[in-house]
Amino acid sequence: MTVRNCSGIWQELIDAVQRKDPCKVTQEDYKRLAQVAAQTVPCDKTLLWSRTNNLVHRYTKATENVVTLEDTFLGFLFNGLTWCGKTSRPGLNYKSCPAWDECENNSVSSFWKMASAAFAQASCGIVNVMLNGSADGDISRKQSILRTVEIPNLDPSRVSEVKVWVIDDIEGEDK
Ligand code: DVN
Repeated sequence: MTVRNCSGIWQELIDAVQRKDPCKVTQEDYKRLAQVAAQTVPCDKTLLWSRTNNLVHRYTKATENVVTLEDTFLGFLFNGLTWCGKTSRPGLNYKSCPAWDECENNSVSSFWKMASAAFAQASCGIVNVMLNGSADGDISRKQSILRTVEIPNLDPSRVSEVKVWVIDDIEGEDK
């Protein structure tokens, strides 16, 4: 078991966003937070996904032979949360924060881009990808984290194979 410094992690989060415009938080701002909450995922265990959020997490809960970013310590801590600072005062803004799509460098999306890039860079051996074969439209959004951050950050000298699982709804349409 790894012992974690929870107040240290909290402080790194605060330092990343406080007194900053919530639309001007960069991936770089979260570097220290990523370092204090880092966790190594063994080779062959990485599971990336797009448009299968609910399914992959039900799957990893049941099997434990693959790990998503949201199953790692850092991802688990922040999954489902929204946070930001404000320019006028230290600490967090508990009233409102920009939505994911409102601006590019918002405090939440920059965090996930940073965490996803680090997760992909650290992946080795077989990398699994779970996609949705029954979803309407593109199999993953053009701007998805999978396409724009994770795939480009895989290291070809450390990743031996990418295994893509295309999952269809039971009795649903196979698109
Ligand atoms: O491999 C995974 C995992 O490692 C993660 O960090 O990134 C990959 C999944 O992200 P993705 O490729 O962008 O996949 P999705 O299914 O298109 O988006 C997943 C979720 O990210 C969404 O459900 C959004 O979460 P939410 O708002 O429902 O809590 C969020 N998200 C990502 N980009 C978004 C967005 N929400 C709104 N607008 C966007 N542009």
